[in-house]
Amino acid sequence: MKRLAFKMQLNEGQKEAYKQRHDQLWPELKQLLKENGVSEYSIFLDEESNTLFAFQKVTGNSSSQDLANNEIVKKWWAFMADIMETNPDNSPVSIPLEELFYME
Ligand code: RM4
Repeated sequence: MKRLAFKMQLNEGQKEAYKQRHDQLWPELKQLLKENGVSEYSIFLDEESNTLFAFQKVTGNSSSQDLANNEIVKKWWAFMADIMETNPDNSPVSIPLEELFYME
């Protein structure tokens, strides 16, 4: 089990929309993430910078952000693209973060 963190960028004024969409996360996406070894997935917002800080545990080497070829993920990313900073393929710009401290 690995702990991974990355940041993404939310567009200004989109906190409520982002929260609402994630409160209603598609069951098929949740299932897919779990099937791919993702658990304990949290996303926090820094309201000063609109930076989204994501944390997740993964069983393999890949994270939620490595499922770009999956149709459900493609649809989700297209759905989210109007409120996040994205790449040309609609994937959110995701910047990996290095863990400098951990306490169990
Ligand atoms: C995020 C973004 C991520 C996805 C989560 C569920 O806003 O689209 O890629 O893993 O939602």
